[in-house]
Amino acid sequence: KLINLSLILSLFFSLITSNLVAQQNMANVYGRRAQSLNGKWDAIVDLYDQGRKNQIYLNKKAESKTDFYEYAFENGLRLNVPSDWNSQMPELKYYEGTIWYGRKFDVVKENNKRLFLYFAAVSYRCRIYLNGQEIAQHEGGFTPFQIEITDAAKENDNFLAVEVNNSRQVDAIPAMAFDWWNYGGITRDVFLVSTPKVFIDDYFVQLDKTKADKINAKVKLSETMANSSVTIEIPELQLKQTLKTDAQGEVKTSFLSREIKRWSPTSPKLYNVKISTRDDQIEEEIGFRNIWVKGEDIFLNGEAIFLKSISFHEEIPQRRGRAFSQADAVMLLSEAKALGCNMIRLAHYPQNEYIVRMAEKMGFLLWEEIPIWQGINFENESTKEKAGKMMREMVARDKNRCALAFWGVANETQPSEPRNAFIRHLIATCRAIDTTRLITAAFDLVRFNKEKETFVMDDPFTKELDVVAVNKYLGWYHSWPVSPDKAVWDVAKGQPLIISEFGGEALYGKTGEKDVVSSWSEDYQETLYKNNLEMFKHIPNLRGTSPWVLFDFRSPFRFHPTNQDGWNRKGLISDQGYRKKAWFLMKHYYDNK
Ligand code: GCB
Repeated sequence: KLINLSLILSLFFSLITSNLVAQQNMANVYGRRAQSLNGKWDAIVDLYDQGRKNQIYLNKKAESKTDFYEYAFENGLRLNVPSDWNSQMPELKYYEGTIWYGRKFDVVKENNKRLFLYFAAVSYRCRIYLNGQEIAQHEGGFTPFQIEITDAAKENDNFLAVEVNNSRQVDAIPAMAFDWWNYGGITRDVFLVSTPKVFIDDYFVQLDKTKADKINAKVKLSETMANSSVTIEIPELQLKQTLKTDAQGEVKTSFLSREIKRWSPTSPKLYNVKISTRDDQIEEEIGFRNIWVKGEDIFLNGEAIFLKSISFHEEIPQRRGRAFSQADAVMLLSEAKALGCNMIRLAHYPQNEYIVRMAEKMGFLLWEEIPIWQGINFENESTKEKAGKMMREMVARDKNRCALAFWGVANETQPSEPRNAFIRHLIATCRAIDTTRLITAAFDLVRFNKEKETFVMDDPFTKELDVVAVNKYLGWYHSWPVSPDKAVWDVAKGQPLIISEFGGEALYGKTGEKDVVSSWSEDYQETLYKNNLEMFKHIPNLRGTSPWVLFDFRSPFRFHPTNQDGWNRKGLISDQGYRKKAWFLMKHYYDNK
């Protein structure tokens, strides 16, 4: 009997908790009427995870003479939202655990309107409590989510508590160790979004994969309501259609026009697209471009292209913290522009929407990936489900960004059946939403075959990708097996190949022997770049390069006390924002490519 009872109870609780899973966010939150909840929030550090048990989310105050509560949100620690907590106080630099965030807010409640709480990202897992009730949970530090609070919110004095935890776990994504800082907190914007009762929940408007004159459009309402009118309009192209929803509350159509000016890095043209229903309207700048692969080439708008890419983390090195604002995006992207890039590999997770949208405006193609970094437990079904969900959240958020050319499904994974099944699941998840982009993954298995005197790679999985990418640290983690001018590659023949990482560390301002790795000097880093650029001439199917990395970045992996001191020094630009010698070499390479 007892067993039955506990079974029923646990079923009951899992039912309740499954209802608490936060919703995938509506399209284009940044284009909606929203009230910001950014700013100073109260905070409580909960090292031993006692807050939930003590129900501190109730934020109770002593009322009678016998009442007391051993906590209070007011008059304590204050943290900025958005921002990681690590950079806000020396004591929190290494903090991994739980911090409670709390704040009050008022709303104007309107008839026939719905209210949603929107979080652009919370790192890494969280529980949300409104007016003393737990209303949602979310896992994954780099994708957005929303919670409807139409009924739960009051006009005045709402108390919102967020329990944020960033402890590393074996079944998490990323898992126990990764080469970047484990920033915790409410790291991106928080909004209250107001919508009509029936609103435009999602849309997907992009140029056909191969046709230059055909725009495909799909719109989905928040309710499965047939026979509702939806109008899609692109005024500048004088295109407009009004359609009726099907039983799913969806419309699907195409527009034909010979006037479409296609988006490209040299001419990042965007069009205003308007979608409206009887009650709702939304608009967004959307660009149109074709991207496909044929043989060993990548074609953008029908022309073969070489990808002059660079990677950066979502981090402002000078502030030693996460990037979160429009101004941060401008800083990071301006440096990529200065280097002469036409593409960014957003490493190693979906970065904030300011970066993605600004990159599109500035003319960068994008590679975006979820943090399937070394150490993921491919055998764990729940990790696989989680990864699929992250993938959906990422693709859903950015599918209308024409700059997005590549969905990255993994970084440096080793061949195995569970890995293959895991990545196949991600590819299928991606394709279920979007069949237009190219799918890629970064591998690191390339080795030198002595008999053939060539670099080769044995991982049949590459055939399942549109574009193959390789991270290869010749001159750093691996010494040169042949001289760079004899370093011929025979990898992923018949497919385009991107060198998705290469590089080595240098402490800015350090001079040293130009052929001694352990000098950690800018001079050696420059030699390393020179050698790699020489090798690139001998990779016949090379269609892009992405040095690792634009800026020095903080990482607990990096133990050397003087040369690293907690920083990965592979940046072409130092933590203080100064360009190292190798930067100029890379710049010259890109300018002449
Ligand atoms: C890699 C990883 C990247 C690391 C880099 C390094 O292969 O993909 O995240 O930061 O190497 O510096 O070791």
